[in-house]
Amino acid sequence: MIRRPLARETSADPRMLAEVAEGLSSPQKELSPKYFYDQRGSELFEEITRLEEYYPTRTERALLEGWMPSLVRRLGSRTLVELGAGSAEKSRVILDAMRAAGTAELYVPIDVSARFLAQAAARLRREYPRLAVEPAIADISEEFDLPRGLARPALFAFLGGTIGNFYPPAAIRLIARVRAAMDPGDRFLMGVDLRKDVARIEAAYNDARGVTAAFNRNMLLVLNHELGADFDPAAFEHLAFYEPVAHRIEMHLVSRRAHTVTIPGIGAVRFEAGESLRTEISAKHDRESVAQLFEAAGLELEEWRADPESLFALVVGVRG
Ligand code: SAH
Ligand code: AVI
Repeated sequence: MIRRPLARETSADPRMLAEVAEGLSSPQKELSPKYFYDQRGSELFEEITRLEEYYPTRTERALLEGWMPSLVRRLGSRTLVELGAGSAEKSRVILDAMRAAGTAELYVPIDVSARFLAQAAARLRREYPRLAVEPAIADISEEFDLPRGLARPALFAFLGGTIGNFYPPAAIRLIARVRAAMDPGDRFLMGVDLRKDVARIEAAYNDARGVTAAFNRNMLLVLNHELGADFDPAAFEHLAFYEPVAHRIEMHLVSRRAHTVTIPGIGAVRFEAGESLRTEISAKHDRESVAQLFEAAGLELEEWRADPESLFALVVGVRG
């Protein structure tokens, strides 16, 4: 429960403050997964991608390696615009294919994690000296401007299965925003994690070394740093489980004891023992659910490539 009279002066981002206040005052406390990604959160996610249990990254990379050379040659892609690019490790597979096809001109990685993005861009400029690298810091869960005046055709990419971290209405709004920026010759390439054996999915979010748990708790440190909150991460337990009706992983932080957290500008936030804060959903898809998502956003599902075990898929959308 939030007692507003406690609110006091704060230099925090007012948007973040309002969003956090709203999320913590709902019956199921909830915060956006975008708050995982400060520098440490981005580094922890990179560590997750290398875990044995976390199959999405290596599976998507193999799909990209097998498909991008022919796809990019066929499309003649001159620009790559990538949402939630992170370290841009897998993006190199697409950029290498563009370079091999002799069409690589511009790469626009978009992310909220500002310093991490700048570091990735600096590395890419060194590795691809003839490529223009123009990073953009933006929150893609909000209205955001996609760059104009791109060399065409452009490939818009959203990898990693990050679309699953958005509730369906937000996912549709996001894809529709990309669609509005697409020319007829452009394509939208998206990675989606697939529905499968629940134990396999749950293991990916409950790794033995506890890296995902540290990633989850990092959100509390972000709130402490950004808002001056006094969360004690040790007071919360990591919980990740598959919710079969909505076909999604849910990550929560569960309060180990009844206690109160103070957030300047918001006030006192009460957590009961066993009460949870939802920090992420990660929706899992099949071909039909992707086609529906695309159709709702005005795109047609043009191509679908999954790995032999059907763990993960790369899909291509075109303006319908
Ligand atoms: N594409 C990379 C990284 C995935 S992790 C991969 O496939 O491995 C998700 C990335 O999306 C992070 O880099 C995070 O900072 C970024 N991200 C999450 N929410 C975002 C938002 N609302 N706006 C912009 N970027 C976001
Ligand atoms: C970025 N995103 C696709 C990851 C996922 O699997 O949903 C974030 C993550 N959360 C826990 N582990 C990884």
